[in-house]
Amino acid sequence: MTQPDQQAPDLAAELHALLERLDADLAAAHNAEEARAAAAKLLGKKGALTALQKKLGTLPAPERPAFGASLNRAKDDAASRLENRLTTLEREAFERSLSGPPLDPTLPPRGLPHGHAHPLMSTMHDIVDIFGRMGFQVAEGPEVEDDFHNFEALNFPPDHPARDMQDTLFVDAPGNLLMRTHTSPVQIRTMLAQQPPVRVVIPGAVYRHDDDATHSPRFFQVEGLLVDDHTTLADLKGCLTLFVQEFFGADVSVRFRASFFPFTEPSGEIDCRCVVCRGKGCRVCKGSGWLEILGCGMVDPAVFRHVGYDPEKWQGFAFGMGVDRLAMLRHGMSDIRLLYENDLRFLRQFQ
Ligand code: 2NM
Repeated sequence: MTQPDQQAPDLAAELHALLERLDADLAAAHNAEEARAAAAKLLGKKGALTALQKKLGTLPAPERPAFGASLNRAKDDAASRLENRLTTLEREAFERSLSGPPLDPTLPPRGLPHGHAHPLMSTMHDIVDIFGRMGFQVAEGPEVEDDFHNFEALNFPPDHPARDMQDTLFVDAPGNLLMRTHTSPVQIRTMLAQQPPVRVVIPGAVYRHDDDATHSPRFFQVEGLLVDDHTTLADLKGCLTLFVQEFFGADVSVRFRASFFPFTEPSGEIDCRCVVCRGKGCRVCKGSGWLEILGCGMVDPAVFRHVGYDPEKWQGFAFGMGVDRLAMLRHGMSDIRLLYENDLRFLRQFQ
Protein backbone atom coordinates (compact mmCIF):
# COMPACT_ATOMS: atom_id res chain seq x y z
CA MET A 1 0.00 0.00 0.00
CA THR A 2 1.12 3.54 -0.75
CA GLN A 3 1.44 6.24 1.84
CA PRO A 4 -1.60 8.23 0.64
CA ASP A 5 -3.75 5.12 0.47
CA GLN A 6 -2.94 4.40 4.09
CA GLN A 7 -3.44 7.97 5.32
CA ALA A 8 -6.68 8.79 3.56
CA PRO A 9 -8.78 6.07 5.24
CA ASP A 10 -7.16 6.95 8.60
CA LEU A 11 -8.39 10.57 8.49
CA ALA A 12 -11.82 9.50 7.24
CA ALA A 13 -12.07 6.97 10.07
CA GLU A 14 -10.97 9.60 12.55
CA LEU A 15 -13.65 11.96 11.26
CA HIS A 16 -16.25 9.23 11.51
CA ALA A 17 -15.17 8.38 15.04
CA LEU A 18 -15.36 12.06 16.08
CA LEU A 19 -18.96 12.33 14.89
CA GLU A 20 -19.84 9.07 16.61
CA ARG A 21 -18.42 10.36 19.86
CA LEU A 22 -20.29 13.65 19.43
CA ASP A 23 -23.52 11.70 19.10
CA ALA A 24 -22.75 9.75 22.27
CA ASP A 25 -21.78 12.89 24.19
CA LEU A 26 -24.87 14.77 23.04
CA ALA A 27 -27.10 11.89 24.02
CA ALA A 28 -25.47 11.83 27.47
CA ALA A 29 -25.81 15.62 27.95
CA HIS A 30 -28.37 16.51 30.66
CA ASN A 31 -28.70 20.14 29.72
CA ALA A 32 -27.82 22.78 27.12
CA GLU A 33 -24.54 23.58 28.83
CA GLU A 34 -23.30 19.98 28.65
CA ALA A 35 -24.48 19.67 25.03
CA ARG A 36 -22.61 22.84 23.99
CA ALA A 37 -19.47 21.62 25.77
CA ALA A 38 -19.67 18.33 23.86
CA ALA A 39 -19.97 20.14 20.51
CA ALA A 40 -17.14 22.53 21.40
CA LYS A 41 -14.76 19.56 21.61
CA LEU A 42 -15.17 19.34 17.81
CA LEU A 43 -16.14 22.77 16.63
CA GLY A 44 -14.14 25.28 18.64
CA LYS A 45 -10.88 26.89 17.57
CA LYS A 46 -9.10 24.19 19.51
CA GLY A 47 -11.67 21.56 18.49
CA ALA A 48 -10.92 18.18 16.98
CA LEU A 49 -12.24 19.15 13.53
CA THR A 50 -9.90 22.13 13.38
CA ALA A 51 -7.05 19.82 14.38
CA LEU A 52 -8.07 17.42 11.64
CA GLN A 53 -8.17 20.25 9.12
CA LYS A 54 -4.56 20.99 9.92
CA LYS A 55 -3.64 17.43 8.89
CA LEU A 56 -5.18 18.06 5.44
CA GLY A 57 -1.71 18.88 4.15
CA THR A 58 -0.49 15.38 4.93
CA LEU A 59 -2.87 13.91 2.36
CA PRO A 60 -1.83 13.37 -1.22
CA ALA A 61 -2.88 16.47 -3.19
CA PRO A 62 -5.62 14.75 -5.25
CA GLU A 63 -7.44 13.60 -2.11
CA ARG A 64 -7.38 16.93 -0.34
CA PRO A 65 -10.46 18.56 -2.01
CA ALA A 66 -12.70 15.58 -1.26
CA PHE A 67 -11.56 15.33 2.34
CA GLY A 68 -11.81 19.10 2.76
CA ALA A 69 -15.42 18.87 1.59
CA SER A 70 -16.05 15.99 4.04
CA LEU A 71 -14.61 18.14 6.82
CA ASN A 72 -16.91 21.04 5.99
CA ARG A 73 -19.91 18.75 5.84
CA ALA A 74 -18.87 17.29 9.18
CA LYS A 75 -18.77 20.78 10.69
CA ASP A 76 -22.30 21.57 9.44
CA ASP A 77 -23.42 18.15 10.56
CA ALA A 78 -22.01 18.58 14.06
CA ALA A 79 -23.62 22.01 14.36
CA SER A 80 -27.03 20.72 13.34
CA ARG A 81 -26.74 17.69 15.66
CA LEU A 82 -26.08 20.14 18.49
CA GLU A 83 -29.14 22.21 17.50
CA ASN A 84 -31.31 19.09 17.41
CA ARG A 85 -30.12 18.01 20.82
CA LEU A 86 -30.69 21.50 22.27
CA THR A 87 -34.24 21.52 20.91
CA THR A 88 -34.92 18.13 22.45
CA LEU A 89 -33.45 19.15 25.83
CA GLU A 90 -35.58 22.31 25.86
CA ARG A 91 -38.76 20.36 25.09
CA GLU A 92 -37.95 17.79 27.79
CA ALA A 93 -37.35 20.55 30.38
CA PHE A 94 -40.67 22.16 29.46
CA GLU A 95 -42.50 18.85 29.76
CA ARG A 96 -40.91 18.20 33.14
CA SER A 97 -42.07 21.64 34.31
CA LEU A 98 -45.64 20.70 33.41
CA SER A 99 -45.67 17.35 35.14
CA GLY A 100 -45.96 18.36 38.81
CA PRO A 101 -48.37 16.60 41.16
CA PRO A 102 -51.75 16.32 39.48
CA LEU A 103 -54.21 19.15 40.05
CA ASP A 104 -57.05 18.12 42.41
CA PRO A 105 -59.98 20.50 42.05
CA THR A 106 -61.83 18.77 44.91
CA LEU A 107 -59.29 19.96 47.53
CA PRO A 108 -60.73 22.51 49.98
CA PRO A 109 -59.63 26.10 49.28
CA ARG A 110 -56.88 27.65 51.38
CA GLY A 111 -59.37 30.11 52.84
CA LEU A 112 -59.18 33.80 53.60
CA PRO A 113 -57.95 35.17 56.94
CA HIS A 114 -60.86 35.52 59.35
CA GLY A 115 -61.47 38.62 61.41
CA HIS A 116 -62.61 38.28 64.99
CA ALA A 117 -64.28 40.34 67.68
CA HIS A 118 -62.23 42.74 69.78
CA PRO A 119 -61.69 41.25 73.29
CA LEU A 120 -63.79 44.07 74.75
CA MET A 121 -66.69 43.19 72.48
CA SER A 122 -66.46 39.44 73.06
CA THR A 123 -66.30 40.04 76.84
CA MET A 124 -69.31 42.35 76.63
CA HIS A 125 -71.13 39.75 74.58
CA ASP A 126 -70.36 37.01 77.14
CA ILE A 127 -71.61 39.18 80.04
CA VAL A 128 -74.86 39.96 78.23
CA ASP A 129 -75.24 36.30 77.29
CA ILE A 130 -75.04 35.16 80.93
CA PHE A 131 -77.77 37.60 82.00
CA GLY A 132 -79.76 36.70 78.90
CA ARG A 133 -79.86 33.09 80.12
CA MET A 134 -81.24 34.41 83.45
CA GLY A 135 -84.16 36.04 81.64
CA PHE A 136 -82.82 39.58 81.16
CA GLN A 137 -83.66 41.41 77.95
CA VAL A 138 -81.12 43.66 76.23
CA ALA A 139 -81.89 47.37 76.08
CA GLU A 140 -79.97 50.17 74.41
CA GLY A 141 -80.27 53.95 74.41
CA PRO A 142 -78.66 57.19 73.24
CA GLU A 143 -75.04 58.06 74.06
CA VAL A 144 -75.89 61.76 74.07
CA GLU A 145 -78.15 62.38 77.06
CA ASP A 146 -79.69 65.16 79.12
CA ASP A 147 -79.25 65.98 82.78
CA PHE A 148 -82.58 64.43 83.77
CA HIS A 149 -81.87 60.89 82.46
CA ASN A 150 -78.18 60.86 83.33
CA PHE A 151 -78.33 62.50 86.80
CA GLU A 152 -81.59 63.89 88.15
CA ALA A 153 -83.77 60.77 87.81
CA LEU A 154 -80.92 58.75 89.28
CA ASN A 155 -81.06 60.79 92.49
CA PHE A 156 -77.81 62.68 91.99
CA PRO A 157 -78.04 65.83 94.16
CA PRO A 158 -77.69 69.11 92.21
CA ASP A 159 -74.19 69.73 93.56
CA HIS A 160 -72.87 66.20 93.03
CA PRO A 161 -69.28 66.35 91.68
CA ALA A 162 -70.16 64.06 88.75
CA ARG A 163 -72.30 66.89 87.39
CA ASP A 164 -69.22 69.08 87.25
CA MET A 165 -67.30 69.86 84.05
CA GLN A 166 -64.34 68.08 85.64
CA ASP A 167 -65.96 64.66 85.28
CA THR A 168 -68.58 64.94 82.55
CA LEU A 169 -68.18 65.75 78.86
CA PHE A 170 -70.83 68.29 77.90
CA VAL A 171 -71.98 68.76 74.31
CA ASP A 172 -71.18 72.23 72.98
CA ALA A 173 -74.68 72.88 71.59
CA PRO A 174 -78.01 74.28 72.83
CA GLY A 175 -80.09 71.93 74.98
CA ASN A 176 -77.70 71.24 77.88
CA LEU A 177 -76.75 67.83 76.49
CA LEU A 178 -73.93 65.63 77.73
CA MET A 179 -72.21 62.37 76.90
CA ARG A 180 -73.73 59.74 79.19
CA THR A 181 -71.36 58.93 82.06
CA HIS A 182 -72.97 55.50 82.62
CA THR A 183 -75.65 53.42 80.91
CA SER A 184 -78.09 54.00 83.79
CA PRO A 185 -80.15 56.54 81.75
CA VAL A 186 -81.28 53.56 79.68
CA GLN A 187 -82.69 51.97 82.88
CA ILE A 188 -84.59 55.24 83.47
CA ARG A 189 -85.88 55.24 79.86
CA THR A 190 -86.92 51.59 80.22
CA MET A 191 -88.84 52.26 83.43
CA LEU A 192 -90.50 55.35 81.93
CA ALA A 193 -91.62 53.26 78.97
CA GLN A 194 -92.96 50.15 80.72
CA GLN A 195 -94.48 48.89 83.94
CA PRO A 196 -92.85 46.19 86.11
CA PRO A 197 -91.78 43.48 86.02
CA VAL A 198 -88.50 44.67 84.43
CA ARG A 199 -85.44 42.63 83.68
CA VAL A 200 -82.99 44.46 81.43
CA VAL A 201 -79.27 44.39 80.80
CA ILE A 202 -77.67 47.35 79.03
CA PRO A 203 -74.31 47.14 77.24
CA GLY A 204 -72.76 50.24 75.77
CA ALA A 205 -70.18 53.00 75.50
CA VAL A 206 -69.96 55.66 78.21
CA TYR A 207 -67.85 58.82 78.50
CA ARG A 208 -65.89 60.56 81.22
CA HIS A 209 -63.59 63.58 81.21
CA ASP A 210 -60.61 61.35 82.02
CA ASP A 211 -57.60 60.20 80.03
CA ASP A 212 -54.59 58.53 81.65
CA ALA A 213 -52.92 55.15 82.20
CA THR A 214 -55.98 53.66 83.86
CA HIS A 215 -58.78 55.72 82.27
CA SER A 216 -60.00 56.06 78.71
CA PRO A 217 -62.42 58.93 77.86
CA ARG A 218 -64.67 56.40 76.13
CA PHE A 219 -65.14 52.98 77.69
CA PHE A 220 -67.72 50.23 77.98
CA GLN A 221 -70.14 49.20 80.67
CA VAL A 222 -72.78 46.61 81.24
CA GLU A 223 -75.50 47.56 83.67
CA GLY A 224 -78.62 45.71 84.68
CA LEU A 225 -81.92 46.29 86.41
CA LEU A 226 -84.55 43.97 87.85
CA VAL A 227 -87.84 45.30 89.26
CA ASP A 228 -90.58 43.08 90.63
CA ASP A 229 -92.69 42.65 93.74
CA HIS A 230 -91.06 40.91 96.70
CA THR A 231 -87.54 41.50 95.31
CA THR A 232 -84.93 41.38 98.08
CA LEU A 233 -81.20 41.71 98.66
CA ALA A 234 -81.10 37.90 98.62
CA ASP A 235 -82.22 37.97 94.97
CA LEU A 236 -79.44 40.45 94.18
CA LYS A 237 -76.82 38.27 95.89
CA GLY A 238 -78.03 35.07 94.27
CA CYS A 239 -78.24 36.56 90.78
CA LEU A 240 -74.86 38.32 90.87
CA THR A 241 -73.04 35.41 92.55
CA LEU A 242 -74.30 33.19 89.74
CA PHE A 243 -73.08 35.74 87.21
CA VAL A 244 -69.57 35.87 88.67
CA GLN A 245 -69.37 32.06 88.77
CA GLU A 246 -70.58 31.79 85.18
CA PHE A 247 -68.04 34.36 84.04
CA PHE A 248 -64.93 33.34 86.03
CA GLY A 249 -65.72 29.71 86.90
CA ALA A 250 -67.83 27.91 89.49
CA ASP A 251 -64.92 27.60 91.95
CA VAL A 252 -64.36 31.35 92.39
CA SER A 253 -65.59 32.76 95.70
CA VAL A 254 -67.19 36.19 96.03
CA ARG A 255 -67.69 38.69 98.84
CA PHE A 256 -70.05 41.63 99.26
CA ARG A 257 -68.85 44.96 100.64
CA ALA A 258 -70.97 47.93 101.60
CA SER A 259 -70.56 50.93 99.33
CA PHE A 260 -72.45 54.01 98.21
CA PHE A 261 -74.26 55.07 95.02
CA PRO A 262 -76.84 57.87 94.81
CA PHE A 263 -79.34 55.57 93.05
CA THR A 264 -79.25 52.53 95.34
CA GLU A 265 -79.82 51.93 99.03
CA PRO A 266 -78.25 49.83 100.37
CA SER A 267 -75.36 49.80 97.92
CA GLY A 268 -72.58 47.30 97.67
CA GLU A 269 -69.62 46.11 95.72
CA ILE A 270 -68.83 42.53 94.77
CA ASP A 271 -65.26 41.28 94.87
CA CYS A 272 -64.08 37.88 93.70
CA ARG A 273 -61.04 35.89 94.77
CA CYS A 274 -58.11 37.07 92.65
CA VAL A 275 -58.10 34.90 89.53
CA VAL A 276 -54.35 35.45 89.14
CA CYS A 277 -52.99 34.49 92.62
CA ARG A 278 -56.12 32.75 93.96
CA GLY A 279 -56.11 34.95 97.06
CA LYS A 280 -52.44 34.88 98.09
CA GLY A 281 -51.93 38.51 97.10
CA CYS A 282 -50.24 39.74 93.92
CA ARG A 283 -49.69 42.77 91.72
CA VAL A 284 -53.08 42.44 90.02
CA CYS A 285 -55.07 42.44 93.30
CA LYS A 286 -52.57 44.83 94.89
CA GLY A 287 -51.84 42.30 97.62
CA SER A 288 -55.41 42.07 98.91
CA GLY A 289 -56.28 38.71 97.30
CA TRP A 290 -59.59 40.21 96.07
CA LEU A 291 -60.67 41.90 92.84
CA GLU A 292 -63.44 44.49 92.55
CA ILE A 293 -65.85 43.23 89.92
CA LEU A 294 -69.05 45.25 90.05
CA GLY A 295 -71.19 47.74 91.93
CA CYS A 296 -74.78 47.00 92.88
CA GLY A 297 -77.63 47.80 95.22
CA MET A 298 -81.36 47.92 95.84
CA VAL A 299 -82.92 50.67 93.72
CA ASP A 300 -83.50 53.78 95.83
CA PRO A 301 -87.25 54.64 96.26
CA ALA A 302 -86.40 58.16 95.05
CA VAL A 303 -85.49 56.69 91.62
CA PHE A 304 -88.81 54.83 91.46
CA ARG A 305 -90.69 58.05 92.26
CA HIS A 306 -88.88 59.83 89.37
CA VAL A 307 -90.14 57.24 86.87
CA GLY A 308 -93.64 56.93 88.36
CA TYR A 309 -93.25 53.51 89.98
CA ASP A 310 -94.86 53.09 93.44
CA PRO A 311 -91.96 52.25 95.81
CA GLU A 312 -94.43 50.67 98.26
CA LYS A 313 -95.41 48.15 95.59
CA TRP A 314 -92.16 47.50 93.70
CA GLN A 315 -88.63 46.70 94.71
CA GLY A 316 -85.63 46.09 92.54
CA PHE A 317 -81.92 45.68 92.33
CA ALA A 318 -79.43 47.16 89.88
CA PHE A 319 -75.79 46.63 89.08
CA GLY A 320 -73.04 47.94 86.85
CA MET A 321 -69.62 46.79 85.74
CA GLY A 322 -66.74 47.98 83.56
CA VAL A 323 -66.16 45.72 80.57
CA ASP A 324 -62.47 46.63 80.23
CA ARG A 325 -61.80 45.61 83.82
CA LEU A 326 -63.47 42.23 83.34
CA ALA A 327 -61.69 41.69 80.00
CA MET A 328 -58.33 42.49 81.60
CA LEU A 329 -58.90 40.17 84.55
CA ARG A 330 -60.14 37.34 82.37
CA HIS A 331 -57.12 37.52 80.04
CA GLY A 332 -54.50 38.62 82.58
CA MET A 333 -53.84 41.94 80.83
CA SER A 334 -51.73 44.46 82.70
CA ASP A 335 -52.40 47.74 80.89
CA ILE A 336 -55.83 49.10 79.98
CA ARG A 337 -54.36 51.07 77.08
CA LEU A 338 -53.70 47.84 75.15
CA LEU A 339 -57.46 47.54 74.73
CA TYR A 340 -57.72 50.91 73.02
CA GLU A 341 -54.60 51.07 70.82
CA ASN A 342 -55.74 48.69 68.06
CA ASP A 343 -52.35 46.98 67.85
CA LEU A 344 -53.04 43.82 65.87
CA ARG A 345 -50.06 42.01 67.42
CA PHE A 346 -51.90 42.31 70.72
CA LEU A 347 -55.46 41.79 69.48
CA ARG A 348 -54.68 38.65 67.44
CA GLN A 349 -54.06 36.78 70.69
CA PHE A 350 -57.79 36.84 71.37
CA GLN A 351 -59.10 35.07 68.27
C1 2NM B 1 -74.16 50.62 89.27
C2 2NM B 1 -74.13 50.23 90.60
C3 2NM B 1 -75.32 50.17 91.32
C4 2NM B 1 -77.75 51.30 88.73
C5 2NM B 1 -78.91 51.71 89.32
C6 2NM B 1 -79.78 51.98 88.32
C7 2NM B 1 -81.16 52.45 88.40
F1 2NM B 1 -81.50 53.09 87.28
F2 2NM B 1 -81.98 51.44 88.57
F3 2NM B 1 -81.29 53.27 89.42
N1 2NM B 1 -79.17 51.75 87.19
N2 2NM B 1 -77.91 51.32 87.44
C8 2NM B 1 -76.51 50.90 89.37
C9 2NM B 1 -76.52 50.50 90.67
C10 2NM B 1 -75.34 50.96 88.68
O1 2NM B 1 -73.03 50.71 88.51
C11 2NM B 1 -71.79 50.58 89.12
